[in-house]
Amino acid sequence: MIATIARELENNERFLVATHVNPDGDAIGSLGALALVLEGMGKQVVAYCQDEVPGFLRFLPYSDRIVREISGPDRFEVAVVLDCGELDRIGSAAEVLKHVRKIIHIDHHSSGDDFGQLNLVRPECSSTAEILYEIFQAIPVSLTPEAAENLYTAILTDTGSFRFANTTPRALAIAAELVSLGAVPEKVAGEVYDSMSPERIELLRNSSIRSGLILS
Ligand SMILES: [Mn+2]
Repeated sequence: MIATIARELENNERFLVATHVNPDGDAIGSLGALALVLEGMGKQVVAYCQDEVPGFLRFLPYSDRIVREISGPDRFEVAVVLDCGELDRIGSAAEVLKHVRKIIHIDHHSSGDDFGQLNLVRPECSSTAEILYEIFQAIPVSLTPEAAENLYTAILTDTGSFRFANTTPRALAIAAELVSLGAVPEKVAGEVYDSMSPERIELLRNSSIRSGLILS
């Protein structure tokens, strides 16, 4: 499936990439990384998230180019839906998205629907970003520092700063590779964690609940 999706990314030209409402670091980082990689391959890309990028993620390259509304499905050959267990979690664009000819669904949550024509759901992966990294290797593309920073931030936040049970050897190995490609841990940690706004605290709390760290 990884190779099949890699070929789809190579062989099409007009992409919609989308992620869930109330976006977290994996949602925005995965969206930005995929958009940057596709643009690097010369593709047309629209990156969509219904809700605003949270303040602590606005340092990420590409995050200021994410759109919050999309028009008709005919503009797109392929829609790639990231980190999203059900299509309706996309929000108001779900209706448009359903009519895109080909949907590729990439996620690491186990309870989701197989709503895509191609579904790559890998619960053993720390994050959607980890799955994208494998796809990028299969194309193959060399990642820019900007794409690496997006993926690194996604893995960092979805593993709760490498504290949760999903902090696998593989997640750490990919994070190390992303640092060698230009992601700067000190910078990312400063951006992500050195401001504790109410929205930030709520997001940390939610991601901890999802990961089973906090049970109430
Ligand atoms: Mn995730």
